[in-house]
Amino acid sequence: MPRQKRVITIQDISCIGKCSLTVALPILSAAGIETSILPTAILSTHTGGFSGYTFRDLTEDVEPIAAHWKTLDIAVDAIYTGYLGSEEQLALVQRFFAEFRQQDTVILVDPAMADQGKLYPAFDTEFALGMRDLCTHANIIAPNITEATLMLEKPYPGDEYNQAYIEQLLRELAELGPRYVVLTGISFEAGKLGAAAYDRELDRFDYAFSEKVEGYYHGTGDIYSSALLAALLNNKTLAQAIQVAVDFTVGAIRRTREAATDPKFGVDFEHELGNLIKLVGQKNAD
Ligand code: PXL
Repeated sequence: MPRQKRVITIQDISCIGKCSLTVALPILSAAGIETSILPTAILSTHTGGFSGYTFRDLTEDVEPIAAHWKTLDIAVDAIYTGYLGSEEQLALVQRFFAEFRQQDTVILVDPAMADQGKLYPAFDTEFALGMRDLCTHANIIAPNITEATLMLEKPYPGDEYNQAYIEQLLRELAELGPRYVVLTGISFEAGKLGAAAYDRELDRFDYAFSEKVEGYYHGTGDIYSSALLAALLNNKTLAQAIQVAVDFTVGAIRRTREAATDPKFGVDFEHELGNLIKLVGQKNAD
């Protein structure tokens, strides 16, 4: 009997600020995927631009929730992790993968911990190395350049890099274990921004670009990863999925720029969901 695809996504609830679970849920749901959640922490807002936010660590809840789910005999098409609430959760999530992964389960780790050359306030370099270990258990990872260089213990290059540098990073990240690596926030020419992907088994690179919209917009990495997974679970190839996610994310950023709202409250991805449904629903050419 056909079954609806199910994702379990493990990341925080930032109550205001449109990132992590408050974007993953609507994006995956719009793409027709049943989305079960394992919240890692509850914050009144995300940590990038607000002061005085609350933070409730849910580390203690991870194992009991997993133990209950284990009794339910559920099929899981993908496990998708994002912002984690504590260093201890890295080991718990690794155990979760081992308990819930089936033969074809996609394990997507977005090592959401840093951007623009800096770790987010809650994390240190030890956490970044722990995240690298978690990535060894994934089959697809989606870091930005900051996260990639932290995990590989390389200096952050800023805007000073070329295609050879990006392809070297992708290869080194794939050597950690995942077959597929998607690197976000890549730009080789002024006015264009996008993502690069590497398939280790095919030794193949793919790129997806769009027009660059100036400014820094919060939560776009989470939106990108959620749309990427939505496309992959709708049978897009990796090359197609990175382009779908670029187009969806840039569409949301462009709307937000035009509306001139405060970017720390996140981007208007809601009005792009109709486009996402069209993009993931299109018949594959190949
Ligand atoms: O968008 C990544 C993210 C997720 N969750 C929390 C954050 C951030 C980035 O700052 O603070 C709580």
